[in-house]
Amino acid sequence: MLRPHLLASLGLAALLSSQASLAESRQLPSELGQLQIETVAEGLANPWGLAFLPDGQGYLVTERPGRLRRIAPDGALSAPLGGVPEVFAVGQGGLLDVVLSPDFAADRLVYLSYAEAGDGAAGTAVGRGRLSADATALEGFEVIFRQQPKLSSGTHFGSRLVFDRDGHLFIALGDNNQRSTAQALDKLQGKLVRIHPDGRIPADNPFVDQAGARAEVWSYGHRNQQGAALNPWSGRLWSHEHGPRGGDEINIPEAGKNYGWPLATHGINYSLLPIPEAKGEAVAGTEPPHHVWEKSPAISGMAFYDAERFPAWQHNLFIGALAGQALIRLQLAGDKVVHEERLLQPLKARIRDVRQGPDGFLYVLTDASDGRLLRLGLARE
Ligand SMILES: [Ca+2]
Repeated sequence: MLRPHLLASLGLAALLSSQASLAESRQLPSELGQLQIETVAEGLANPWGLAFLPDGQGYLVTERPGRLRRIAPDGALSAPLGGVPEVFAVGQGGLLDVVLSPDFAADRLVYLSYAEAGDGAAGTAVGRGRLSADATALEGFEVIFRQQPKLSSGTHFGSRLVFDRDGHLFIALGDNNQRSTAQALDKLQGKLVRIHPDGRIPADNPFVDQAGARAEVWSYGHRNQQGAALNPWSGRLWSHEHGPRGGDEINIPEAGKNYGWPLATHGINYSLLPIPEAKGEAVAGTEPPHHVWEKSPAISGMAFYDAERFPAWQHNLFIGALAGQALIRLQLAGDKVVHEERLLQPLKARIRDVRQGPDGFLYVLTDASDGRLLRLGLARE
Protein backbone atom coordinates (compact mmCIF):
# COMPACT_ATOMS: atom_id res chain seq x y z
CA MET A 1 0.00 0.00 0.00
CA LEU A 2 1.11 3.54 -0.71
CA ARG A 3 1.48 5.75 2.34
CA PRO A 4 -0.64 8.89 2.65
CA HIS A 5 2.29 11.29 2.23
CA LEU A 6 3.26 9.49 -0.97
CA LEU A 7 -0.30 9.72 -2.25
CA ALA A 8 -0.20 13.45 -1.65
CA SER A 9 3.12 13.82 -3.42
CA LEU A 10 1.70 12.03 -6.45
CA GLY A 11 -1.26 14.38 -6.55
CA LEU A 12 -3.66 11.53 -5.97
CA ALA A 13 -5.52 13.23 -3.20
CA ALA A 14 -6.50 15.91 -5.70
CA LEU A 15 -7.46 13.26 -8.21
CA LEU A 16 -9.74 11.55 -5.72
CA SER A 17 -11.36 14.66 -4.33
CA SER A 18 -11.80 16.96 -7.31
CA GLN A 19 -14.00 16.22 -10.31
CA ALA A 20 -12.35 19.03 -12.22
CA SER A 21 -8.99 17.39 -11.95
CA LEU A 22 -10.28 14.20 -13.55
CA ALA A 23 -9.85 15.64 -17.02
CA GLU A 24 -6.16 16.10 -16.37
CA SER A 25 -3.58 13.48 -17.04
CA ARG A 26 -2.28 11.68 -13.97
CA GLN A 27 0.54 9.25 -13.49
CA LEU A 28 0.98 6.25 -11.24
CA PRO A 29 4.09 4.13 -10.90
CA SER A 30 3.98 0.64 -12.39
CA GLU A 31 6.53 -2.11 -12.91
CA LEU A 32 6.86 -1.29 -16.62
CA GLY A 33 7.03 2.49 -16.30
CA GLN A 34 4.94 5.49 -15.32
CA LEU A 35 1.29 4.70 -16.05
CA GLN A 36 -0.41 7.71 -17.64
CA ILE A 37 -4.15 7.98 -16.98
CA GLU A 38 -6.51 10.33 -18.80
CA THR A 39 -10.26 10.61 -18.37
CA VAL A 40 -11.91 10.57 -21.80
CA ALA A 41 -15.49 10.78 -20.51
CA GLU A 42 -17.38 10.72 -17.24
CA GLY A 43 -20.99 10.70 -16.12
CA LEU A 44 -21.67 7.23 -17.52
CA ALA A 45 -24.26 5.14 -15.65
CA ASN A 46 -22.63 1.79 -14.90
CA PRO A 47 -20.91 1.50 -18.30
CA TRP A 48 -20.47 -2.15 -19.32
CA GLY A 49 -19.11 -2.59 -22.84
CA LEU A 50 -16.94 -0.48 -25.17
CA ALA A 51 -16.40 -0.50 -28.93
CA PHE A 52 -14.29 1.79 -31.14
CA LEU A 53 -15.88 3.39 -34.17
CA PRO A 54 -13.56 3.59 -37.18
CA ASP A 55 -12.01 6.73 -38.64
CA GLY A 56 -11.77 8.59 -35.35
CA GLN A 57 -15.56 8.76 -34.89
CA GLY A 58 -15.25 8.01 -31.20
CA TYR A 59 -16.66 5.22 -29.11
CA LEU A 60 -19.84 3.28 -28.46
CA VAL A 61 -20.52 2.45 -24.83
CA THR A 62 -23.35 0.55 -23.17
CA GLU A 63 -24.83 1.70 -19.88
CA ARG A 64 -26.31 -1.16 -17.88
CA PRO A 65 -29.67 0.58 -17.21
CA GLY A 66 -30.35 0.19 -20.95
CA ARG A 67 -28.74 3.00 -22.90
CA LEU A 68 -26.24 2.92 -25.76
CA ARG A 69 -24.27 6.15 -26.21
CA ARG A 70 -21.67 7.46 -28.58
CA ILE A 71 -18.75 9.27 -27.03
CA ALA A 72 -17.15 11.81 -29.35
CA PRO A 73 -13.34 11.90 -29.53
CA ASP A 74 -13.44 14.99 -27.28
CA GLY A 75 -15.40 13.06 -24.64
CA ALA A 76 -18.84 14.56 -25.29
CA LEU A 77 -21.67 12.09 -24.58
CA SER A 78 -24.44 11.72 -27.13
CA ALA A 79 -28.08 11.31 -26.24
CA PRO A 80 -29.07 7.64 -25.90
CA LEU A 81 -29.20 6.01 -29.33
CA GLY A 82 -32.62 4.98 -30.62
CA GLY A 83 -33.56 1.47 -31.70
CA VAL A 84 -32.01 -0.30 -28.69
CA PRO A 85 -34.13 -3.15 -27.26
CA GLU A 86 -35.87 -2.96 -23.90
CA VAL A 87 -33.69 -4.61 -21.28
CA PHE A 88 -34.25 -6.31 -17.91
CA ALA A 89 -32.35 -3.81 -15.77
CA VAL A 90 -32.45 -5.67 -12.46
CA GLY A 91 -29.44 -6.69 -10.39
CA GLN A 92 -26.64 -7.68 -12.76
CA GLY A 93 -29.03 -7.47 -15.71
CA GLY A 94 -29.35 -4.74 -18.29
CA LEU A 95 -27.55 -3.70 -21.45
CA LEU A 96 -24.23 -5.54 -21.44
CA ASP A 97 -21.69 -6.03 -24.22
CA VAL A 98 -21.27 -4.24 -27.55
CA VAL A 99 -19.14 -5.22 -30.56
CA LEU A 100 -18.97 -4.04 -34.14
CA SER A 101 -19.38 -6.40 -37.07
CA PRO A 102 -16.05 -7.55 -38.56
CA ASP A 103 -17.42 -5.99 -41.80
CA PHE A 104 -18.60 -2.80 -40.10
CA ALA A 105 -17.18 -0.56 -42.82
CA ALA A 106 -19.59 -2.21 -45.26
CA ASP A 107 -22.57 -3.31 -43.14
CA ARG A 108 -22.49 -0.87 -40.14
CA LEU A 109 -23.88 -3.65 -37.89
CA VAL A 110 -23.60 -3.29 -34.11
CA TYR A 111 -24.12 -6.37 -31.89
CA LEU A 112 -25.46 -6.06 -28.35
CA SER A 113 -25.90 -8.55 -25.51
CA TYR A 114 -28.45 -7.82 -22.82
CA ALA A 115 -30.74 -9.29 -20.20
CA GLU A 116 -34.23 -9.87 -21.59
CA ALA A 117 -37.40 -10.51 -19.58
CA GLY A 118 -39.86 -13.28 -20.40
CA ASP A 119 -41.78 -16.20 -18.89
CA GLY A 120 -41.62 -14.57 -15.46
CA ALA A 121 -37.82 -14.50 -15.38
CA ALA A 122 -34.96 -13.23 -17.54
CA GLY A 123 -32.13 -14.51 -19.70
CA THR A 124 -29.35 -13.22 -21.90
CA ALA A 125 -30.18 -12.26 -25.48
CA VAL A 126 -28.08 -11.03 -28.40
CA GLY A 127 -29.17 -8.94 -31.35
CA ARG A 128 -27.87 -6.62 -34.01
CA GLY A 129 -28.88 -3.40 -35.72
CA ARG A 130 -27.43 -1.06 -38.33
CA LEU A 131 -25.87 2.16 -37.03
CA SER A 132 -27.63 5.04 -38.77
CA ALA A 133 -25.55 7.34 -40.96
CA ASP A 134 -25.71 10.08 -38.31
CA ALA A 135 -24.89 7.55 -35.55
CA THR A 136 -28.00 8.43 -33.53
CA ALA A 137 -29.84 5.08 -33.74
CA LEU A 138 -29.66 1.38 -34.48
CA GLU A 139 -31.92 0.56 -37.41
CA GLY A 140 -33.73 -2.74 -37.93
CA PHE A 141 -32.61 -4.32 -34.66
CA GLU A 142 -33.14 -8.11 -34.76
CA VAL A 143 -32.59 -10.74 -32.07
CA ILE A 144 -30.21 -13.51 -33.21
CA PHE A 145 -29.88 -15.48 -29.96
CA ARG A 146 -31.90 -16.13 -26.82
CA GLN A 147 -30.68 -18.03 -23.76
CA GLN A 148 -33.41 -20.61 -23.13
CA PRO A 149 -35.17 -21.30 -20.87
CA LYS A 150 -35.23 -17.96 -19.01
CA LEU A 151 -34.20 -18.67 -15.41
CA SER A 152 -32.59 -15.56 -13.93
CA SER A 153 -34.12 -13.30 -11.31
CA GLY A 154 -31.26 -10.81 -11.74
CA THR A 155 -27.91 -12.59 -11.56
CA HIS A 156 -25.31 -14.35 -13.76
CA PHE A 157 -26.19 -13.18 -17.28
CA GLY A 158 -22.54 -13.13 -18.43
CA SER A 159 -21.84 -11.89 -21.11
CA ARG A 160 -19.29 -11.06 -23.77
CA LEU A 161 -19.37 -11.18 -27.57
CA VAL A 162 -16.30 -12.07 -29.64
CA PHE A 163 -15.89 -12.75 -33.37
CA ASP A 164 -13.25 -15.28 -34.36
CA ARG A 165 -11.18 -15.04 -37.54
CA ASP A 166 -13.67 -17.18 -39.48
CA GLY A 167 -16.53 -14.82 -38.63
CA HIS A 168 -18.21 -17.01 -36.01
CA LEU A 169 -19.76 -15.14 -33.10
CA PHE A 170 -18.93 -16.51 -29.65
CA ILE A 171 -21.32 -15.63 -26.80
CA ALA A 172 -19.92 -16.13 -23.30
CA LEU A 173 -22.79 -16.71 -20.87
CA GLY A 174 -23.59 -17.20 -17.19
CA ASP A 175 -25.56 -19.87 -15.35
CA ASN A 176 -28.36 -17.51 -14.22
CA ASN A 177 -27.32 -18.55 -10.70
CA GLN A 178 -28.89 -21.98 -11.36
CA ARG A 179 -25.85 -24.17 -10.80
CA SER A 180 -27.02 -27.49 -12.19
CA THR A 181 -27.93 -25.97 -15.55
CA ALA A 182 -24.25 -25.48 -16.42
CA GLN A 183 -23.98 -29.28 -16.85
CA ALA A 184 -27.32 -29.66 -18.68
CA LEU A 185 -26.69 -29.70 -22.42
CA ASP A 186 -30.37 -29.05 -23.16
CA LYS A 187 -30.13 -25.61 -21.53
CA LEU A 188 -28.16 -22.53 -22.56
CA GLN A 189 -27.14 -21.47 -19.05
CA GLY A 190 -23.48 -21.81 -18.12
CA LYS A 191 -22.38 -22.24 -21.74
CA LEU A 192 -20.07 -20.74 -24.29
CA VAL A 193 -22.10 -20.56 -27.51
CA ARG A 194 -20.93 -20.31 -31.13
CA ILE A 195 -23.23 -19.10 -33.90
CA HIS A 196 -23.08 -17.41 -37.28
CA PRO A 197 -23.60 -13.62 -37.22
CA ASP A 198 -27.18 -14.03 -38.47
CA GLY A 199 -28.01 -16.52 -35.71
CA ARG A 200 -27.69 -19.73 -37.75
CA ILE A 201 -25.83 -22.59 -36.09
CA PRO A 202 -22.52 -23.74 -37.61
CA ALA A 203 -22.72 -27.29 -38.96
CA ASP A 204 -19.46 -28.20 -37.22
CA ASN A 205 -20.53 -27.22 -33.70
CA PRO A 206 -19.75 -30.09 -31.31
CA PHE A 207 -23.30 -31.07 -30.31
CA VAL A 208 -25.22 -30.59 -33.56
CA ASP A 209 -25.82 -34.34 -33.92
CA GLN A 210 -26.42 -35.11 -30.23
CA ALA A 211 -30.06 -35.70 -29.25
CA GLY A 212 -31.15 -33.62 -26.27
CA ALA A 213 -28.31 -31.14 -26.59
CA ARG A 214 -28.51 -27.53 -27.77
CA ALA A 215 -26.66 -27.19 -31.06
CA GLU A 216 -25.51 -23.66 -30.18
CA VAL A 217 -23.22 -24.98 -27.40
CA TRP A 218 -19.44 -24.80 -27.90
CA SER A 219 -18.38 -25.65 -24.31
CA TYR A 220 -20.14 -26.06 -20.96
CA GLY A 221 -19.67 -26.08 -17.21
CA HIS A 222 -19.12 -22.31 -16.98
CA ARG A 223 -20.36 -20.23 -14.05
CA ASN A 224 -20.54 -16.54 -15.02
CA GLN A 225 -18.37 -15.38 -17.89
CA GLN A 226 -17.85 -11.62 -18.06
CA GLY A 227 -14.65 -11.59 -20.08
CA ALA A 228 -13.65 -13.08 -23.43
CA ALA A 229 -11.19 -12.14 -26.15
CA LEU A 230 -9.44 -13.65 -29.13
CA ASN A 231 -5.78 -14.36 -28.48
CA PRO A 232 -4.08 -12.44 -31.31
CA TRP A 233 -1.07 -14.78 -31.43
CA SER A 234 -2.92 -18.12 -31.47
CA GLY A 235 -6.30 -17.04 -32.86
CA ARG A 236 -8.02 -18.98 -30.07
CA LEU A 237 -10.77 -17.68 -27.85
CA TRP A 238 -9.99 -17.18 -24.18
CA SER A 239 -12.74 -16.58 -21.63
CA HIS A 240 -12.83 -15.99 -17.93
CA GLU A 241 -15.49 -16.47 -15.31
CA HIS A 242 -16.40 -15.54 -11.78
CA GLY A 243 -15.96 -18.35 -9.32
CA PRO A 244 -18.15 -18.48 -6.21
CA ARG A 245 -16.24 -17.35 -3.10
CA GLY A 246 -12.80 -18.03 -4.57
CA GLY A 247 -11.99 -19.71 -7.85
CA ASP A 248 -12.20 -17.02 -10.53
CA GLU A 249 -10.66 -18.66 -13.57
CA ILE A 250 -9.42 -18.29 -17.15
CA ASN A 251 -10.18 -21.01 -19.68
CA ILE A 252 -9.22 -21.59 -23.31
CA PRO A 253 -12.43 -23.41 -24.20
CA GLU A 254 -12.25 -26.24 -26.70
CA ALA A 255 -15.18 -27.64 -28.64
CA GLY A 256 -17.44 -29.93 -26.63
CA LYS A 257 -15.42 -29.85 -23.41
CA ASN A 258 -16.68 -29.52 -19.85
CA TYR A 259 -15.14 -26.73 -17.75
CA GLY A 260 -16.41 -28.16 -14.52
CA TRP A 261 -18.91 -25.87 -12.81
CA PRO A 262 -20.41 -26.78 -10.36
CA LEU A 263 -18.76 -30.22 -10.07
CA ALA A 264 -15.21 -28.85 -10.02
CA THR A 265 -14.35 -25.51 -8.42
CA HIS A 266 -11.68 -23.85 -6.33
CA GLY A 267 -14.33 -21.84 -4.46
CA ILE A 268 -17.08 -22.20 -1.90
CA ASN A 269 -20.46 -20.50 -1.55
CA TYR A 270 -20.61 -16.89 -0.41
CA SER A 271 -22.68 -18.26 2.49
CA LEU A 272 -19.49 -20.16 3.47
CA LEU A 273 -21.41 -23.41 3.07
CA PRO A 274 -20.03 -26.04 0.68
CA ILE A 275 -21.49 -26.20 -2.82
CA PRO A 276 -23.68 -29.33 -2.79
CA GLU A 277 -22.65 -30.54 -6.26
CA ALA A 278 -18.94 -29.83 -5.85
CA LYS A 279 -16.67 -32.87 -5.77
CA GLY A 280 -13.35 -31.03 -5.52
CA GLU A 281 -10.93 -28.81 -7.38
CA ALA A 282 -10.07 -31.45 -9.99
CA VAL A 283 -12.76 -33.84 -11.21
CA ALA A 284 -12.34 -36.53 -13.88
CA GLY A 285 -13.99 -35.62 -17.16
CA THR A 286 -13.70 -31.89 -16.57
CA GLU A 287 -11.02 -29.48 -17.76
CA PRO A 288 -8.92 -27.73 -15.12
CA PRO A 289 -8.79 -23.94 -15.38
CA HIS A 290 -5.94 -22.51 -17.46
CA HIS A 291 -5.38 -20.03 -14.63
CA VAL A 292 -7.15 -19.64 -11.29
CA TRP A 293 -7.32 -17.09 -8.49
CA GLU A 294 -7.95 -18.74 -5.13
CA LYS A 295 -9.19 -15.37 -3.83
CA SER A 296 -11.68 -13.89 -6.30
CA PRO A 297 -10.85 -10.45 -7.74
CA ALA A 298 -14.33 -10.61 -9.42
CA ILE A 299 -13.09 -10.28 -12.99
CA SER A 300 -14.73 -8.53 -15.95
CA GLY A 301 -13.44 -7.54 -19.37
CA MET A 302 -10.34 -8.87 -21.12
CA ALA A 303 -7.81 -7.49 -23.61
CA PHE A 304 -4.64 -8.94 -25.08
CA TYR A 305 -2.05 -6.28 -25.87
CA ASP A 306 -0.36 -6.62 -29.27
CA ALA A 307 -0.04 -2.97 -30.37
CA GLU A 308 3.22 -1.26 -31.34
CA ARG A 309 2.73 1.85 -29.22
CA PHE A 310 3.90 0.47 -25.88
CA PRO A 311 6.35 -2.39 -26.52
CA ALA A 312 6.67 -3.07 -22.78
CA TRP A 313 3.04 -4.23 -22.75
CA GLN A 314 3.47 -6.65 -25.64
CA HIS A 315 2.32 -10.19 -24.84
CA ASN A 316 0.43 -9.12 -21.75
CA LEU A 317 -3.21 -9.80 -20.93
CA PHE A 318 -5.26 -7.15 -19.12
CA ILE A 319 -8.36 -8.00 -17.07
CA GLY A 320 -10.63 -5.75 -15.02
CA ALA A 321 -11.42 -6.46 -11.38
CA LEU A 322 -14.67 -5.29 -9.76
CA ALA A 323 -14.43 -6.17 -6.07
CA GLY A 324 -10.64 -6.23 -6.51
CA GLN A 325 -10.75 -2.60 -7.74
CA ALA A 326 -7.81 -2.96 -10.10
CA LEU A 327 -6.69 -3.53 -13.64
CA ILE A 328 -4.90 -6.86 -13.58
CA ARG A 329 -1.87 -7.24 -15.86
CA LEU A 330 -0.89 -10.82 -16.60
CA GLN A 331 2.46 -11.37 -18.28
CA LEU A 332 2.33 -14.31 -20.68
CA ALA A 333 5.03 -16.69 -21.91
CA GLY A 334 3.30 -18.39 -24.79
CA ASP A 335 -0.10 -19.13 -23.27
CA LYS A 336 1.26 -19.49 -19.75
CA VAL A 337 0.61 -16.81 -17.12
CA VAL A 338 3.98 -16.10 -15.51
CA HIS A 339 3.45 -12.89 -13.54
CA GLU A 340 0.65 -10.68 -12.19
CA GLU A 341 0.60 -6.97 -11.39
CA ARG A 342 -2.41 -4.98 -10.17
CA LEU A 343 -2.71 -1.51 -11.68
CA LEU A 344 -4.92 1.50 -10.80
CA GLN A 345 -5.53 0.39 -7.22
CA PRO A 346 -5.18 3.95 -5.81
CA LEU A 347 -8.22 4.95 -7.92
CA LYS A 348 -10.40 2.58 -5.84
CA ALA A 349 -12.52 1.97 -8.93
CA ARG A 350 -14.37 -1.16 -10.02
CA ILE A 351 -13.09 -2.00 -13.52
CA ARG A 352 -15.83 -3.40 -15.79
CA ASP A 353 -14.18 -3.52 -19.19
CA VAL A 354 -10.76 -3.15 -20.80
CA ARG A 355 -9.96 -2.92 -24.53
CA GLN A 356 -6.97 -2.15 -26.68
CA GLY A 357 -7.78 0.86 -28.82
CA PRO A 358 -6.86 1.19 -32.51
CA ASP A 359 -4.36 3.85 -31.35
CA GLY A 360 -2.52 1.37 -29.12
CA PHE A 361 -3.73 2.88 -25.84
CA LEU A 362 -5.67 0.77 -23.34
CA TYR A 363 -9.20 1.91 -22.55
CA VAL A 364 -10.97 1.06 -19.31
CA LEU A 365 -14.56 1.50 -18.10
CA THR A 366 -15.14 2.05 -14.39
CA ASP A 367 -18.33 0.58 -12.92
CA ALA A 368 -20.16 3.26 -10.94
CA SER A 369 -23.30 5.33 -11.22
CA ASP A 370 -20.90 8.07 -12.35
CA GLY A 371 -18.63 5.78 -14.35
CA ARG A 372 -15.73 6.87 -16.53
CA LEU A 373 -13.92 5.96 -19.71
CA LEU A 374 -10.18 6.10 -19.01
CA ARG A 375 -7.31 6.02 -21.49
CA LEU A 376 -4.08 4.43 -20.27
CA GLY A 377 -0.59 4.58 -21.63
CA LEU A 378 3.01 4.49 -20.48
CA ALA A 379 4.69 7.88 -20.16
CA ARG A 380 7.77 8.32 -22.32
CA GLU A 381 10.97 8.30 -20.32
CA1 LIG B 1 -13.91 -24.49 -14.19
